[in-house]
Amino acid sequence: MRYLTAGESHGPQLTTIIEGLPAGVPLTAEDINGELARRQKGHGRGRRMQIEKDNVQLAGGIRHGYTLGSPVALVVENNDWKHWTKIMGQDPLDEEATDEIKRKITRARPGHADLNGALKYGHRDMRNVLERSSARETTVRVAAGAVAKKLLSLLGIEIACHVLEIGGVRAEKTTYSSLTELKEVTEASPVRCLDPDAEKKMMTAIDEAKQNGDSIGGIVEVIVEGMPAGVGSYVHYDRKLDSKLAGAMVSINAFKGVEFGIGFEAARKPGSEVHDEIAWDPEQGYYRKSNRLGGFEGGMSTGMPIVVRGVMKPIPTLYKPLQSVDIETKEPFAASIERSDSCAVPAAAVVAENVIAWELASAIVDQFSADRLDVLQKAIEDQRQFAKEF
Ligand code: EPS
Repeated sequence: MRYLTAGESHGPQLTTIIEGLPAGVPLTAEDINGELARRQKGHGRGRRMQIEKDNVQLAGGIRHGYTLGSPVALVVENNDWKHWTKIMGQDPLDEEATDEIKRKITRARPGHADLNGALKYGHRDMRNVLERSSARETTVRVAAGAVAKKLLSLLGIEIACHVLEIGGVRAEKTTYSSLTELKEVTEASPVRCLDPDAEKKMMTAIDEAKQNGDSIGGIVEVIVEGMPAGVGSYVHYDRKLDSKLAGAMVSINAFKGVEFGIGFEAARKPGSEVHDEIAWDPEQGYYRKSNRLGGFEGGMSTGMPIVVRGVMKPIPTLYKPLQSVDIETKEPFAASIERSDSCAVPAAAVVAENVIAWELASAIVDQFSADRLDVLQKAIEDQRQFAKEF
């Protein structure tokens, strides 16, 4: 399975085309809109989210509520486009159009794609870079992920996310009795956090950052239950499933690191306290007595819950100016902006959940016979039974 996305932050729309989905997957706009709405929420979002109300149009590959096996095209319009038709229009501009009309950007913002993107493509107007590098693009990555989540749910695989840390405030309570409980609590939390005390402190930290014209980052966690054992590969470096998940996590705007299970803590512990003992019973088949490795051994799923965390740096668009250089004049200046999110970690948790869902669904579709949903469902059931009795 693969997908591409297209579209600029203030252009008319964002588009994704998904190829390789089985035929016969029940899919409606509501399946996707629910995820899009989750991504728009979160304390710390800026004014742009008051303009947008993300709604998907199913533009190909679906008929009468089911996927056809042909490419699935999804479109989300940008409401803000109506304010940007001139600035972001597709037609050539008059010769005399001013830099003001183009909203030309020559001042590179530290921490953004602006300068490196300009150097790569030779853009003297860095708006050509930032319009695409904007995290607005995660809208359609989530749309693609929502389709993957739907497929996973039909295969008995459940996925959820929560926020562990924002601006140095850590959740102390991180345990939950079931993913259903985790979802219930975190959906009601403005920062997607399980811990009500930490939630308040996180919101205060976000408000303080906003007041100071600053931004803060954090850590999100994605958990997956029901993944059959043996998906991925120990044979080929580019088919190791944990490496695909790591790549997907770090591909999210502003994400700088990833860990599985106890993660970097493994460097400080002896092997006897890192590896998970293997056991078997007729009910569960093989299982691990602990899950310190977070659901992966040898580049393949173990069948235990997948636990993967990602770290998001503070958003680099700051009201508080940082030193940079104007590429026209080469003069130093202090970068400042018009509007920004002060913290997008709660929204980024939803993005993380959806890009992880995509990688898992994609690995399953690659590994098992997947032209038809019913055939794929049987293949996954067979794999589960096989692993139990093996
Ligand atoms: C973003 C800047 C802001 C965010 C945007 C990501 O947009 P704007 O420049 O229009 O104020 O709101 O996020 C979204 C639009 C979104 O849907 O998540 C950036 O520079 O990455």
